[in-house]
Amino acid sequence: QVAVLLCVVIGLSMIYSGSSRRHTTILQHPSIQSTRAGCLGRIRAPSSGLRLASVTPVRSVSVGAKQTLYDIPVSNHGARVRMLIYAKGIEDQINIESPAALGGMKSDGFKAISPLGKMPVLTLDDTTVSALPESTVILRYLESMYPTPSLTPSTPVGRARSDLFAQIVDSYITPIQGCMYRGPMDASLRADQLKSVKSYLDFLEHLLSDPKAPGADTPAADGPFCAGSKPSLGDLVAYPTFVFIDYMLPKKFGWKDVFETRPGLARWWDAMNHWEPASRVGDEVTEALISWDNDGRWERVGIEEQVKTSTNLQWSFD
Ligand SMILES: N[C@@H](CCC(=O)N[C@@H](CS)C(=O)NCC(=O)O)C(=O)O
Repeated sequence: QVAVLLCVVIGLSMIYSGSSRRHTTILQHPSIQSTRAGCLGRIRAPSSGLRLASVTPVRSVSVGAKQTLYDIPVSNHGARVRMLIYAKGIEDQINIESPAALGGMKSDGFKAISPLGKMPVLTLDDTTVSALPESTVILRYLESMYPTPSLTPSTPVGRARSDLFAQIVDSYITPIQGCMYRGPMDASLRADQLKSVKSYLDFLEHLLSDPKAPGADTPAADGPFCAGSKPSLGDLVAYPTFVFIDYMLPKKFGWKDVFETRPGLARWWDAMNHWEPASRVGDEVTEALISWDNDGRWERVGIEEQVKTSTNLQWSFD
């Protein structure tokens, strides 16, 4: 039966000599949803309909295979890409799977497609080669492949603001975001990194609300998004990290609501939470964080104890 189906796949790929994405679009029933089996995520049953991808294992066929994003719900880097997939309405063209489907992050199966051992990675149409890593590279690739609706601001200054918003988060906050949830870590290093997070939040606030910020005299600074009235890649890069920040800083380190004293970020956060692709990803990440919490993560990795006993250190920076 599998052999017959493979013949059908190969036969149709000869008939439809365009890109294999077009090919899979033709073969996939539009109502099919991806099945995510991440350890912390929701598992959605596929709806009924033609689903050849389920009988053509990801790594055994190089022609016409559906692209797959390997990721789990709590991954803030992967959440950027999931948001793009939801925003572009391309869930019928890209599977979203957990690395567990290949044997786990440390498995040979996953390493074969992700030599860096990190997620997210996106398999390209030729699944005999390794997949595309790095969330911002994947975002740009998918933005070029699926240009509508556009997530690229239309003006040079808009693009610069979007890039800057993304880069502050990606270069400065995400490398130290583990201070909010990882252990073990020296208490004073953790407190120092939390203080740094505050300074980067202040810079992002400057970008969004200061009349002296780059591009402030252009419509790109009118908001509510980082580069104007429409969401762009900068918003996608930043939002999942803000879901972490919003969940962890008040609850685990006693910060006030980080948006209370930052009106530009508050307006941005509100707009993002009202944008369906972002709120959907926000729910996925938050659900996973609640699982961490219910599982006693902050207690287990020693953060609760550290904050309670190291009273000489400053833990909250409003
Ligand atoms: N710069 C990478 C970072 C990817 C990353 O660190 N991913 C985390 C999950 S959010 C991961 O795979 N961690 C496992 C590891 O580093 O071993 C990107 O933007 O995709």
